[in-house]
Parts: sequence; C-alpha cells; structure tokens
Amino acid sequence: MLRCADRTLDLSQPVVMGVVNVTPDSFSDGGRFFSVGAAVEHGLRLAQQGAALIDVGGESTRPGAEPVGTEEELRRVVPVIERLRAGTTAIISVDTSKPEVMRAASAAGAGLINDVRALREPGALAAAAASGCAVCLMHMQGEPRTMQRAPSYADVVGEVRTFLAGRVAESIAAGLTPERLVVDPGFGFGKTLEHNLALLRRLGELAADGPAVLVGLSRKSMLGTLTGRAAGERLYGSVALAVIAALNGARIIRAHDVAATVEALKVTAAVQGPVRR
Ligand code: YH5
Repeated sequence: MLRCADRTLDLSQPVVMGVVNVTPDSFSDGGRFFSVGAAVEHGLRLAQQGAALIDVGGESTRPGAEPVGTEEELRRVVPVIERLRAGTTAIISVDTSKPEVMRAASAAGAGLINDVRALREPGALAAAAASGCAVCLMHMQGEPRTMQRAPSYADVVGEVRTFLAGRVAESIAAGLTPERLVVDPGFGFGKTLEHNLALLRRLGELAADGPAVLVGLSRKSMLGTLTGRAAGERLYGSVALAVIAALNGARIIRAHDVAATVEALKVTAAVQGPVRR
C-alpha cells in the first residue's frame, strides 16, 4: 500500500498513472493559452478508463524544454487539481519540482508529488515531507534542456540504483516514511537507447531495493528509434513496454493511452498473480 495523504493506493497489482499536460498548445495559438477545462475533461476521461492516478503537469520536462516560472506553473495546475479532486476518486499527482507548487497542490487535494528532480531543489524535501503526500523520486542525468546531448555512464543500472537509494535516505531523514516513497529510473532523462534497454531489462534489481517502482515509457523517443514511428503512432510499442515493465516488477505505469494500458495490465496481472509485499 502507498500512503497518499488521506488516501491509500493498493499496489498488489500494477496500476496506471494517466498523463494530463497543462501546457500551452503551441500549434493552435503560438504557445500563449492553455485550457483548464480541456485538461479537467481529459483527466476525468482517463479516470473513467481505469487510471488509478492522474498526473497533472504544468512544466514541460521533455528533452529541450525551457523552465517555467512558479506563478505560471501555479496558475496552470492548481485549478485543474481542485476540479479533478472534486470529480474523481482517482489519486491526483502533481508533476513538479517547486516547493511552492507542492504546497499549493497538496492543499488543492493532490495525493502524490511526482518530482523528476527527486526533491533536490532548495526547500523541496521539507515541503514534500510536510504535505503528507506520497513522492515519486526520479533519476535524471543533467537538466531537461540539455540532458540528451551526451548521456554517459560507466554502469547505468548501478548508478541509477545508488542515486535513488541516496534520495530515499535523504527523504527519510527529512521526515518522509517508506510507505510514502516510490522510485523511478527516469527513462529518456539523460539516457541513450542502450541505457534505457539495460534499465528495463534489469528493472527487477531496482524493484528488489524496497520502494515501489514507477516507470514512464509511454510514447518516448526510444520507441521512435525502435519502430520508426512518430510520437502519435507509438501505442503498440508503448503497451509492449508497459507489459515488460510490469513483468519486471514495476507497480505504477505512467501512460498517455490509459484504456489500452489498463487492459494489457489486467491480462499481465492475471499471469503474474498477486504481487508480494
Ligand atoms: C517519467 O518517465 N516522463 S514527461 C518525450 C516523448 C514522449 C513522452 C519524445 N514525466 C516521466 O512523458 N515522470 C515525464 O516523446 C515523468 N517518470 C515520471 N515520474 C516526458 C514524457 C515524454 C517525453
């Protein structure tokens, strides 16, 4: 069970975290507007499709993305979190690295803080600990703007495990408890295709370290490399990676295509049987 503020999440079978981006639509308006209503509708649809968690993000962390200011990030995510909390029993996750956003999101009803910087920003450890929320600690080499320029490791699996164990220890020292922690190897965050494949192949080692494992593989560029498909055409590959991750011990699968992923994981879970712990 994962402690998510006033709620608990059963992880005895793998669950899906649906993705809701609250970032400007650069195609239709040149990047100035975003729609709270459209984001809420999308989140509610993902919950109906069986997502156990809805991940709401106002900062793009894709390769090459520029940072977003605190006020702008608050303006994007807080109204969406409030309205999703009122409209669904799915647990609301906030994708942020900023302590101010963690506090506001928690007050608005979020149950999980998904931090691609693993609480390394000043004040983030204390804000997350005080929130009562669960926290996903993710590994990343470098920063989103530049991380894919030249990823390099002597031993990618060892380095990711050591980094995450260190962030878990820091989080516990700051007052978080083990039942509130999830770890994530950060597929595509400062990693080549070979690094991503090694992490996926050996995900069981990470899963044996203690905290539940979350993975985000949905639509990522490794699928473009493997299949030649554009970002909008990566459903089959994404579902394959979700099943492989679950068989290798992942408990939370972050996905854009929730209905397909939930159905595939239902089948996977029946083969696995109830997962221990
Ligand atoms: C993750 O893995 N990923 S945002 C590039 C794409 C497609 C999708 C080139 N937030 C993760 O989804 N949080 C993101 O096509 C995340 N784990 C956690 N915990 C990147 C993303 C994407 C990037």
